[in-house]
Amino acid sequence: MTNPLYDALFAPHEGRTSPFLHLADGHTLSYETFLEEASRMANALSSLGIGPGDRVAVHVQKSPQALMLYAACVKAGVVLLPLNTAYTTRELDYFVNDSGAALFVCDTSEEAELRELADGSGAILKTLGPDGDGTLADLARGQEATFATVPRSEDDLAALLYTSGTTGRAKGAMLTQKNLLSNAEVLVESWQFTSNDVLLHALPIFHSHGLFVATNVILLSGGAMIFLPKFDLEAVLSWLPKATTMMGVPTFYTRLLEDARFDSDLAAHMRLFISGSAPLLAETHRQFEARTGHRILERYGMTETSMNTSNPYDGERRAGTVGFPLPGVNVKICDPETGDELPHGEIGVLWVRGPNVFKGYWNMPEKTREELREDGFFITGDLSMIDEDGYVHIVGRGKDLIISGGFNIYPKEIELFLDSLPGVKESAVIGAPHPDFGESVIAVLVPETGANLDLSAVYAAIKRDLAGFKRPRKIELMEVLPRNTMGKVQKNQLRDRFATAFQQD
Ligand code: MCA
Ligand code: AMP
Repeated sequence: MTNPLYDALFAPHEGRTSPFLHLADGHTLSYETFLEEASRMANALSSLGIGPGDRVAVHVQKSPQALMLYAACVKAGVVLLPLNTAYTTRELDYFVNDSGAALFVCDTSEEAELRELADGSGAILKTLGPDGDGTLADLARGQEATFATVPRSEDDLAALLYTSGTTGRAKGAMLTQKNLLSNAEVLVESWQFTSNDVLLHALPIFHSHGLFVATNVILLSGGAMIFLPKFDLEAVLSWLPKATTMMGVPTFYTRLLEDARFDSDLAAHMRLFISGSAPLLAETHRQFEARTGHRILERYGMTETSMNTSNPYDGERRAGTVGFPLPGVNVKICDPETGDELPHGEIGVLWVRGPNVFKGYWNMPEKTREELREDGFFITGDLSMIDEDGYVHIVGRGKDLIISGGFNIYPKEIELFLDSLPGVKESAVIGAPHPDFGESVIAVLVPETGANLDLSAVYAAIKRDLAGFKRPRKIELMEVLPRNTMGKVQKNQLRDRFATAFQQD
């Protein structure tokens, strides 16, 4: 094989006229058309001097063209760096510079604002709009519809995905061709995807869930996707009859359950509903079954590892658990202090090893050594337990992390930002249960002594510099933060105190 990922996911579909993407406007794009456009895009990259190993940072709306850019990158051996559309200029600056991106593709509407950033980083700036417009699309239009696939080995990088960390500094997870391909193979098999499947795709495509789990599974099985720009309840309800499967974060399923039109008739024809990225409450699992007769299949993964465990397709899908390690994936639960493996039934940190586990953090050898052991085990930071039947339970987090609507938010990053604002002495950021997002963000601020903290200025700074999903939805003022004798902020006390803050929202 010359380029394992392209050869497995895309090459078999060249010239295939069957549907690949059903779009919200009613149009359908065949595999053949999609791949011709992707080849044009690959030629466009090449004409810009972008070649194997170069990073292409992408900050664009979800569209077929954005997905073509993914295919083009794989074909041209280029490393894709997708970025959350909610990121602000300040946040983007770090990713583009840290990755040394050679090309930065942004939305057409952002070109003027991001020009200075791109020039400062040395990246070429091109645009791609949601309707297939933009300077990259224009360049691609004039290119040939064929492109000689660039040879790659399975250990070459296919993608760089940034994930924030407990230190507040985001880390680029290096994902190889093998990481992505091995995971797609295992998922197609485990979840029994075939070319008859039509996946309802309402996830964003800048994260592993929507881009790799969902899209790669469909590409490998040769099925089709109903490719919606985002999760819009009306659109999802109206397209559901044409789908066989759906993947989503728990918020998708709680929103569906809130609508009486989502009933057993609407879901009867469906083969499978899959949930991940955040804990699915056992209660949601039960309500879903009571309403539709379907047991949601919950699985567990991470940006660094793609998918690690899954409830069984055949067999009991156990509510409140994430199932069994996927074939080829080793999971063990270890003592957080000693690293010794713990017996079933005991709670510790989940370690994972397998072909799915990433190659390390971009330009961070020390961080990589801390979390990715020489024997191949990656320390996830998730507090877990394996029960007597072998089901893995994620029972908490050893890392300070909030997951809101499936997006990860690292409190440290927000705290560093808040601490830097005038009048703020210190801050603590916590998550509290939220009926729609699962968890949402509360910031506790301690004003400088004698300062008259201007909260409207704090809100304005947050709005300007932090992506919307990270923004604290409530700010509380305290004179001092609760600390233990070691001086560590007692976040548990804060979580208890503000546990019901979002209950009436
Ligand atoms: C949007 N907003 C949010 C979120 N999303 N606030 C908190 N948490 C969120 N997740 C805010 C916006 O900033 C905006 O705020 C307001 O909500 C409305 O924005 P809109 O885009 O209309 O929101 P939405 O359509 O309601 O989006 C909610 C959503 C979306 C559908 C749950 O967040 C989503 O698609 N989440 C999926 C995340 C995902 O794919 N995660 C996978 C990570 P304002 O009004 O103030 O401007 S990959 C991963 O975790 C691993 C590998 C795994 O296991 O899968
Ligand atoms: P990310 O860094 O965005 O890849 O998020 C990965 C984290 O999401 C994991 O380390 C878990 O904490 C969490 N996660 C993903 N899937 C699940 C799940 N099914 N149940 C509980 N937590 C999950």
